[in-house]
Amino acid sequence: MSKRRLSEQQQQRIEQRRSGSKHHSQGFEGLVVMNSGKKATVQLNDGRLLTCHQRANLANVVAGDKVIISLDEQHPPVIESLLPRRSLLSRPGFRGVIKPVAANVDQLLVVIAPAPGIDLDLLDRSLCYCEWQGLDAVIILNKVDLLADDYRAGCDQLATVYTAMGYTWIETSTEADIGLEALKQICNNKTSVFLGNSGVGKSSLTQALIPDVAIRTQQLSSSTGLGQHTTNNATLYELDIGGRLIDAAGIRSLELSEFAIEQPDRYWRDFRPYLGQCRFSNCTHDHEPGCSVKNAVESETIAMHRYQHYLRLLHSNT
Ligand SMILES: Nc1nc2c(ncn2[C@@H]2O[C@H](COP(=O)(O)OP(=O)(O)OP(=O)(O)O)[C@@H](O)[C@H]2O)c(=O)[nH]1
Ligand SMILES: [Mg+2]
Ligand SMILES: [Zn+2]
Repeated sequence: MSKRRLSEQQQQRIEQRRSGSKHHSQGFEGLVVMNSGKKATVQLNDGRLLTCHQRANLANVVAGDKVIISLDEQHPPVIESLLPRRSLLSRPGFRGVIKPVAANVDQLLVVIAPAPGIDLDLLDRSLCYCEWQGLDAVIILNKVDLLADDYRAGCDQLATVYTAMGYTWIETSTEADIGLEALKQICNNKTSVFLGNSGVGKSSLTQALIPDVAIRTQQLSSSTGLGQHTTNNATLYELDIGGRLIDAAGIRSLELSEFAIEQPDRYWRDFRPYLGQCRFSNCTHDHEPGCSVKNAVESETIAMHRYQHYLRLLHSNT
């Protein structure tokens, strides 16, 4: 036996003596599926689901977090540490405290639909949020089976506005089976979150991506013994096509004013070519003369609704 091997064994024994345990606990990497408050459900690489406590000094883990958990025969599994997050979705909570909702998300899938009505304000706020947080955004116009001919032209115009800014725009119908393959492609190997008003079809689209989502939710609540989880807790689902979907009900309305985003003009992609071109270097593109953003709105290079939604956010911030 080599000298080095001996010294490793000695090291281990010293470690065990110091911790007062004969059982050596091991660290495993896992993915947080859900956190119900006191306990979190963590998925190991082999697919096993474990209900874990977390060390008191750790920040609250959320769905999508990568963590190290300790496992030994004697104790329930414990989340020991949180690996660095690539991104974090959060929402304003009680008394304006920002609460994390989901981690390591790649893209928001912003759903709009002719019924209950296309909410462009929520769309623009969502796009601003993505830009601010460094997330990709995909725009999904769902329920295209309901688009009357006179609505169709308006939607085509919107598609032109948003694709010109570099956003991906897809059209779907869960009713008429349109665009669902394109949606799967977009979700492939990414971690995505749906966002959009009540009734636009987020659950229906989730069902299209994960046909057995109801069964899985059932399995999750019974395997963890946590009971039916509330819709406020984000839940992560693995997609058969590769990738993950996090159902994060808590962030649906996205009240951006609570986040106090500074200089929102930087997150309006269509404003970018004009920033720094106004007469005043600190122009807010509101009341100031010589504003190149306002000129672009007047010449219809920037869509009027985009400008109006920018102003709404600007004024809600102050
Ligand atoms: N015509 C039509 N109806 C649809 C389509 N997708 C969903 N719906 C219907 O729209 C309604 C709302 O869909 P949901 O999937 O529950 O909407 P949601 O976004 O999950 O709503 P919340 O859970 O309240 O946020 C349901 O009655 C669906 O059947 C579609 O592509 N076309
Ligand atoms: Mg729903
Ligand atoms: Zn300006």
